[in-house]
This record gives sequence, C-alpha cells and structure tokens, in this order.
Amino acid sequence: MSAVHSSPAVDRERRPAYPVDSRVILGWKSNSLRAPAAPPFAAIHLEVMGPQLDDLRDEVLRGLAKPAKELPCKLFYDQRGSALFDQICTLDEYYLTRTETAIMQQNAVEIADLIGARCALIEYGSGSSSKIRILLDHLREPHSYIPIDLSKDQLLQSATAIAAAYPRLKVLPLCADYTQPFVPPSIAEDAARRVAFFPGSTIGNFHLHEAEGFLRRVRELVGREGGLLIGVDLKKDPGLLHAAYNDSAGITAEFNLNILAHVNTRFGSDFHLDQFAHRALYDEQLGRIEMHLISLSDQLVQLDDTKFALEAGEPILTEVSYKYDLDQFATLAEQAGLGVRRLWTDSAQLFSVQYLVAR
Ligand code: AVI
Repeated sequence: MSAVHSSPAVDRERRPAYPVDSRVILGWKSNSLRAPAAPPFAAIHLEVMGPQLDDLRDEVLRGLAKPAKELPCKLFYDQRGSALFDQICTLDEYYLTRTETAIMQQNAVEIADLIGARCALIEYGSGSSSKIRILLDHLREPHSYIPIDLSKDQLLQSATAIAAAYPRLKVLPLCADYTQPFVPPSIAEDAARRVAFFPGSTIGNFHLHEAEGFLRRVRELVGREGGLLIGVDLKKDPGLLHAAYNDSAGITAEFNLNILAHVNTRFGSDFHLDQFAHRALYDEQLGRIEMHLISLSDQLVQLDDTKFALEAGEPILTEVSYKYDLDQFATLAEQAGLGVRRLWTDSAQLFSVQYLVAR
C-alpha cells in the first residue's frame, strides 16, 4: 500500500475558544436554506466550531491505513444518511427509538421535576431534534436549547423548527464535532442549571475508553449542579439485536453503504458502492454490534494520492454500537465523575433512560 498522509499533531484541548465561522440566519431569507413555511420572524444564530475538513480527511486516511480498516461513523450523516437514519428509527425491527420515546413520554413529568425550572438544555447529536420536544413540553420555563450537531443543514432546519414551535425559548445551535474535545462558547451562564441530553444510545457508538472521555467532558460542561439525561441501550437476546441492524427492508444496508458515497463526494475518493456489501453482527463477548462494509472483490480505492488495496472479503469497520448492562454503565459513569440519580426502563428491559448528576 502507498504511503499514508500523516495528520499534523493538533492539541485539540488547547485550541482557542473561537467560532471558526459564525453567522446569523434571519428567518428563512438566507439563500443557504431551502426551508418550507416557517414564521419569517424566527432569528437563529448558528455558531460553527469546525470540524475543519482537513481533520476529517485525515481521520478517513488514518482509518483506511489501519491493518483493520475503518471509517468514522460520524460520516454516516450527510443529508441522505440523516434521512435514512430517520427511516431506520421508524422500522419495526429497530426497537430503540420507539422504546426510548415511550419511556420518556411515560416519565416526562418526573424527568421534568428532576431537571427543574429555567434549565439550559444542551443536546449532543441533535439530528432532527424530535425527542427534545417531549422535554420542552413538560419543563418549567426552560431557559434555552443548545443543539450540537455536525450536520450544519439539518441543525439549522431543526433549530429553526424548534424556535418556531417554542417562541419563548432561546435556541442557540452549535455546529461542532462533539466526538472530539472542543471548547464551547460560554453556555447559558444565567440559567438555573445546565442539563445535557444525549438520547438514542449514541453513547454506544463510542468505544469504551472514548465513552468515558466524552462523559467526563459533559460533566465539565454542565458543572457541579448540572445533569445528563442519556439513553442507553441494554444487552438482550442477540436475535433481536441482529434483526435491528439487518432490517428486512434493507434500509440499514443502504445507510451503511451511503458512508462511501459521502466520503466520495466530500473527499473525492472513488469507492464503487456496488463492490461492497453490508454486514452487521453482534459480538457477545464485547457486547457490541459491529457494522462492516465487506469488499466484494480485490480492488484499489484512491483518496488524494494514496491508493488503498482491499482484498475480496476484507471488511471496513464503519460502526460499533455497544449494549450495556445497568451496572456496567453505572461504573462507566462513575469513572467519569457522574452518578446515576434515577433511571427508567421499559417492562422488557430493552432500553434505559438515565438521569446522571455530578458526584
Ligand atoms: C445513532 N446510533 C445510536 C445508531 C445505533 O443504533 O447505533 C446508528 C445506527 N446504526 C445502524 N442503525 C442505526
């Protein structure tokens, strides 16, 4: 294989607290938005804190140069990928979304009581911002909503829709790669409390050591009085898990393959999508789903001036999705300085929603 570009050593923790680019979008008048009917008075200020395209490119190059090739799962979510993911969330086999939503709906009053009045809500990976509405409908005078997402267009659309539906709420979207350390702008200093929201069991898409680092950063952001409301998928019958990630309509397969189309458009690589197949399997020992794309032939893929050789049958790891048991997650949270204040599950114990506070 040819030489791989090395990434400049960037100390991300010490990056200045800057917005790399910051823009104000007034209502729907901006050309960059293809937005449908929404009140023309909603003003949304979007903070953009990267990531820089070069950082992502380096991550892709590094992943493909590993002996066991991988791509970062955050690259699933271009416009088409986000739409496919929304479709996955409605599938019968994908129990996660409906189970979490039901848990939140059934316990919304208690959750809102625990969070308290005038809180600033910071949602990591806000996507279509749908589950936050359950909280916003029950919270007492929420102070502000800060959705954080990598996908700028979806972030703007969802933030604008939330601002229109909750006109008294300050909506302050932040475009950032929350899987990496970043220095957020000073967030809601005058709120009664900062509460992070991380639904969907997206925590499962971090490797275990990364999950601990992420939780620690959240703990720092929300501070001593703050909290984290998080969705955590639980260990269960492997048959159910297998079905959830190998749906009969093939949407997950399309979602998985779309990462290659996204990498092609964004970085100019030449992956041929018909030369790869979706595979998802549950590794019971590691307690995680692994999604791969399997090369269907011996082939070369080019990105910049680097050629990557793939053998027939060789996998590219595109995602891990850890499933936890309750004790294991409590220990992980503890290591990050958080304690489980209260948790809710469904009657079949498929999924949990947990409220963590600083210890
Ligand atoms: C976003 N994340 C929690 C999903 C999951 O279940 O790990 C992504 C996904 N991958 C395949 N289907 C859904």
